[in-house]
Amino acid sequence: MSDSVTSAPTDRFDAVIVGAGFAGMYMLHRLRQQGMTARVLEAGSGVGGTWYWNRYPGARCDVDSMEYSYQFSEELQQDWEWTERFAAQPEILRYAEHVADRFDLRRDIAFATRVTGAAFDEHAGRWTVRTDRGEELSGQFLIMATGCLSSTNTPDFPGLDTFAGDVFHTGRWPTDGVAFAGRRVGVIGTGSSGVQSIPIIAAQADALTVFQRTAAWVVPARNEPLDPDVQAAIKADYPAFREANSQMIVAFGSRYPSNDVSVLAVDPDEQQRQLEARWNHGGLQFMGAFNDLMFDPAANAVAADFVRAKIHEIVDDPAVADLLSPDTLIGCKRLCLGTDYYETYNRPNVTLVDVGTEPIAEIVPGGVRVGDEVHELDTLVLATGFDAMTGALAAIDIRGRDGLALRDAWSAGPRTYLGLGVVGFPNLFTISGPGSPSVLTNMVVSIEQHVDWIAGCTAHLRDQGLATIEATLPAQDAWVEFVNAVAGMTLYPSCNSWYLGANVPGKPRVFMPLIGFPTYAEQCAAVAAKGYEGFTLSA
Ligand code: NA7
Repeated sequence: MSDSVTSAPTDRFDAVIVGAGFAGMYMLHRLRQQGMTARVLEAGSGVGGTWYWNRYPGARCDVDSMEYSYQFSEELQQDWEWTERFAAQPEILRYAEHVADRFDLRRDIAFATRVTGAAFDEHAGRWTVRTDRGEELSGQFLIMATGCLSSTNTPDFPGLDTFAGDVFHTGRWPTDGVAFAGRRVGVIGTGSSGVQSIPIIAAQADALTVFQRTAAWVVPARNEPLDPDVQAAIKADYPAFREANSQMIVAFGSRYPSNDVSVLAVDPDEQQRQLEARWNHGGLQFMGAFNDLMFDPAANAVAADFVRAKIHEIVDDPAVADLLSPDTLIGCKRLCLGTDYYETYNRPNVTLVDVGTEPIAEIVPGGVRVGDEVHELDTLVLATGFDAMTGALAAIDIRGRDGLALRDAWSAGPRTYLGLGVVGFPNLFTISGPGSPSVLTNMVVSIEQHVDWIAGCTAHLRDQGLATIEATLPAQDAWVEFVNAVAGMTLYPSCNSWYLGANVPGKPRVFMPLIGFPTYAEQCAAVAAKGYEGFTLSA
């Protein structure tokens, strides 16, 4: 909060939007289309959100580029040409910049401006938003487009600040890149960011030491140049392709749908055949080889054994292969897509250190100490992930009715209605908030669905002469119960994933995303059709 600003806000908007990633950009565009004024506040110096910050080597989307893109404009989706099956970070960032230019978004975005606090004025029925530049803005609506994976998690390693070399977090990568040649590099963390960056760093550095706490499940991405015929075929009827994807549980992958058969209902040859086909195809659809992999531990074990066997086929040293072989359920933490990931451990300049059994003791000026051994390093890369889904919201001092802090309202875990609204916080919307499908889907599809719903809602309020909308407690309680019940039908809650907040010490253990996009989208539409059932609307 800025102490220096005491005057009433001079900048008044229909909406203040926090974040200029895919969500904030489209939200601005939609509100403009319906004649509303909006200001976007963005901490970075450019648009793109996730794709602005995550510039680490190898950063790439795990959803096909023909799907990981906006569908709101037919001209945009026809004009833009993707070059690879899975787009790399620079290409996605160029796309975001293209969208910003094409729809003239930048004139309503304040860059290098971090929101520090926001308070709801019950008398005025408006939000006052404060920034680190000492500004105050007033908005009837406060729309949080702050992203699910934007608040980085830097573990509290003793001595981290004493390290003599450079330290980089993958989620805050310098815009001018990092030179690894001639360096001894350490990477801590083997989630998606580690898995994507490790092979590239290994190829550039003198030596690479990977500190692994939990072995990740990695299946091949099989990225390749995008076949122009595939691109043309999709563009021949892009809306039909989008519609087919919107009917998928995860809102992507309609070209390679799940195999609706139990792995336990077929013989071992057929099990291997299906898993091998998915392994060779590449991508997250590996988990769609059978319909029960995320429901039944015995079924999951078949897929897990298959991947462990692959790891032992690829990795030369059996001890290293053992260490790389997870003993957890496959797909329970977010599956990782790799390119030469396991192969990288056959390189003579790569060392794998197990920090699961013996944790990192401390960081010293010359490296990382594990037990009695100091691993000598010049550069340290933290691929240690994010305070997912709630971190970016909790970092802002958001105050609703009676000064209630969102952080306090969520001290035992996030509670929302539809992942869109929160009791006690009128006119606050969270795009891809906890309790919505978000990270278990193609994010762009989820974002567009949320933005369209919020835009429809704000237009409805205006047309009806209404001032505020707020979730009701019974609706919110029922929603939280529903999200938990759906998760409880699967194996998802049974491992220490960031979906549960288990990666951040002290964070309440609550399964945050809702599984299942199509049903969710229908529920949101039904709520709106019934006059925003479960919300209180007031004049
Ligand atoms: P993730 O998937 O959360 O991975 C973080 C990694 O960092 C993971 O291997 C962690 O081990 C490791 N970690 C975290 N804290 C520590 C400590 N204290 N010591 C050692 N190792 C640690 O983040 P990513 O950025 O890779 O990926 C995030 C999402 O972005 C990804 O799922 C995709 O959706 C895109 P752990 O497994 O917790 O034992």
